[in-house]
Amino acid sequence: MFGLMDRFLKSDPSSLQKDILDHVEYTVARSRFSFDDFEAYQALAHSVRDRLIERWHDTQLHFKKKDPKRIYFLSMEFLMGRSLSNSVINLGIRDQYADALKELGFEFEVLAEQEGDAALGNGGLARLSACQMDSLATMDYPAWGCIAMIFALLISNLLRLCEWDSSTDTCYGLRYQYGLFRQVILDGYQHEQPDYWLNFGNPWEIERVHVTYPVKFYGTVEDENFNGGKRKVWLPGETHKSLVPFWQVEAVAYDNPIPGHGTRNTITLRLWAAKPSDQIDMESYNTGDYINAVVNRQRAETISSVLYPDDRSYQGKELRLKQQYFFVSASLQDIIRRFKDSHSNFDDFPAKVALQLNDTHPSLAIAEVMRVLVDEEHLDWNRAWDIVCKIFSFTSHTVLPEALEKVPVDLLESLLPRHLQIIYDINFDYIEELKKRIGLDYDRLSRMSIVEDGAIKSIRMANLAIVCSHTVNGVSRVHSELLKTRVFKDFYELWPHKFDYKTNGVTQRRWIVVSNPSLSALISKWLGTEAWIRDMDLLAGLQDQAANADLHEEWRMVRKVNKMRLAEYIEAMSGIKVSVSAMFDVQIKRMHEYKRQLLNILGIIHRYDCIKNMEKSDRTKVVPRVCIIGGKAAPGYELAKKIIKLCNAVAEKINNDPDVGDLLKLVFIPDYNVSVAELVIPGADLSQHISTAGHEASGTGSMKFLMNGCLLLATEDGSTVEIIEEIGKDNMEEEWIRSASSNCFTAAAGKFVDSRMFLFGAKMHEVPALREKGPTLKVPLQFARVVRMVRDGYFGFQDYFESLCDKVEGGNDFYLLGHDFQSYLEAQAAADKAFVDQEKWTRMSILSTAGSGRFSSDRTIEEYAEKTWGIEPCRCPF
Ligand code: 26Q
Repeated sequence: MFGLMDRFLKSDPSSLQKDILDHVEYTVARSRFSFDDFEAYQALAHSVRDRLIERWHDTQLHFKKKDPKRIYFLSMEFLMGRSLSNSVINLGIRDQYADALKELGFEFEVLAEQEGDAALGNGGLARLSACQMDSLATMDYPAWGCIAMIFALLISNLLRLCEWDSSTDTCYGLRYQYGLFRQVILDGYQHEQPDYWLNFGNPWEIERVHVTYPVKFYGTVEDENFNGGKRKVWLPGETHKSLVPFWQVEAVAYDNPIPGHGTRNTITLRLWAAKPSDQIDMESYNTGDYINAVVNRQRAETISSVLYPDDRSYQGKELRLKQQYFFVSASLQDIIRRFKDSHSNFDDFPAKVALQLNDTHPSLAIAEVMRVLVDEEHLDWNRAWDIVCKIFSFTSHTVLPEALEKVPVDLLESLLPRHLQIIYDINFDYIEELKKRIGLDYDRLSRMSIVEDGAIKSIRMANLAIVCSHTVNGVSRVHSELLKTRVFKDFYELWPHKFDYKTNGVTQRRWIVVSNPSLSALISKWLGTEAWIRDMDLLAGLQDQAANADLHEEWRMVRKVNKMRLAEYIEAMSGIKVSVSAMFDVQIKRMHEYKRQLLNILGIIHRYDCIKNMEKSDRTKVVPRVCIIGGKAAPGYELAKKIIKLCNAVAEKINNDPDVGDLLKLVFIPDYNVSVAELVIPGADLSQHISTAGHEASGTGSMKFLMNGCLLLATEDGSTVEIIEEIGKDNMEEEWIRSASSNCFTAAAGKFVDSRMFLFGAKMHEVPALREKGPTLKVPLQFARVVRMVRDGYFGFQDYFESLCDKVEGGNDFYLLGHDFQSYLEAQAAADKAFVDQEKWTRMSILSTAGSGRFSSDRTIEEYAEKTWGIEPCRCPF
């Protein structure tokens, strides 16, 4: 037997070089004397993967030995982006790889660009899951269950058993074959194209062909004699209502190792793919229709084939519900089987297992745990219920009551009849209990019921999640207040102790170290340590240096180079040349009315109008701007698609107007995704987070910009409220604003005492009253003017934009664009004024980075671990 240490792969440049060449020859099957960039990327990725697997096995062994309580994070969406750079940085061997590649004639950066994004999610929630996984791994939280000894893996007759054990995880998701659609802009309109991301293979996943679980649907529930009484049994069917044969489906595991930074701990993201069961349905074959039987088998795969875009019109769709149950069922079989391997009963289940529901999407897990414990493990209902109440926690990611998930009872009854019964039973007990607590207040009882009666009888998934979870988390302080006082008010009054919040955070590993390596090096140099990569609070140390002229010079240089990189990208993508001395003003996020990209565009039209109407001699006073907007609209969201078209129509006009030149450019970046964000964020001077107050649950983009030294122009919404507290007031800057000349861009900007951020707009508590005033609200003349320009066809497409204009005028302005317009322009004017003074701007930029420590997902995860999940770090020895 060889010693454990002997098996570690070496990571000096020449060993890495040999490894890469071996993979070129044996994995990619190319000649080691001739391979292109993509083949080099593939070989490189496999070489990194080998090193990940080593650490991954060690982590499993260690967790197996220690057997700590584990957190299982259930999320239908993960937006991982690329893995290569993040992996080598977390493993601490990026430079060694870069050196090894150089000698082979390749550049690391160029190869990293070969990788496509893993976009198995829509937006904020999905990227948050990815950031939180990075933090879980980095902070050594137990992500793994047990593993059989790796040596046993060599023994073939044990293979199946060992692989069951070896694939223990924290984070579960779905391996969609098609990720979030690709956005293509044609004539300024969004078109969606499928994202078949697995086309060129995926070196970061390990297919676990032996880790499969059957997932069943349909059928009936029967009474069965049991211990002298009756009990329910679910007899799943293989036939759909329409009698089309529906093949039994299996979930097969694909494991993605997720390395921590500065630790050996490497956790797993286990994604499930659907495949037809190996079980042969003799009846179908015997009918003689062999071809149809085989074709039908493939239908099983459709379950995990496509990610649903975040769009309410997809609620209540059978395939979406199937995906949810498929995901939940496979994950729970995996979790329960692992638990049972080392426990003979369920007494210790809550002491060993915490289940986190990432929004309501996986909340069928509640009914599934009850079903397994009661129907399959034969636990008494009350005991099972007691376990359920101890293991689930739920995080909500929305503030919009209309976005809460509802599942039509008819649909559930046909697809999962036993689960429906269980939900009814939970609801019955709960309502009886509720009556005792609140009396016969039928209005309230009906609002709080899990079952909604109405034209379409439905299950309210949020109510189910709240009733059965021990903790209901919001994603920022104000979000939590909204949950308590509006969205889930009745529940808060009943169970105040359940409600809490963990302000979101993002991982500095990806959002500074990977995406902005030069800023990262600069920070380490000036702090004299790299420790901030694992402890973001250390960034506060930059505050003392915020006025240091040498730091300023280096800081500005780093930012300039990032802007040059972004300018090159813009030119390559759109042909538009932009000047790096202009202010780069960015709004990148999903397109939504409440996020108010339209406010931004109307502000740009105003700026354009001002420039056009200015004396030529005055134009020298204008602060040049490059306005950058990017984001996808859900395919069925017509209004959001019109906003994209308007942006492109306005861009066409402005960018081709010789009167404007470099003073104003507008760029729509197509197909915004994680990789694009990594490029854009480090190059931004100003970023916009301008949702109508009370609508953004948290917002995490702002945190990424902040860390990278970008100033924020924002409303007091979501996590911005907490960013304001951290960045603090800087009254010394007051004089900027006071002295703001009163030209077309600047109005009474005296409010901007808080000029580390440019804040504007109605406050959350003002919004309801403003909405009530509706049509009587006075809107500024400038607002009416810019809307008129759009209405009158100044940018073309008059008919097409009409409904967009209707949405913000004549008392229809639900998101208060008109009301906020004046103060928005004032905030923009203050930003212009501030940008002119580059020394002050640089100081503010440094202070933004210095104040961003609290917005690391490490802090968020630590709070979850301590307050919600009750887990402790379990560090694998080096
Ligand atoms: C629902 C039904 C059918 C199909 C899709 C969906 C669906 C999918 C994704 C509904 C919602 C989502 C995603 C929501 C989301 O990303 N919310 C954002 O979460 C972030 C992380 O907490 C917050 O920062 C944002 O404020 C919040 O909008």
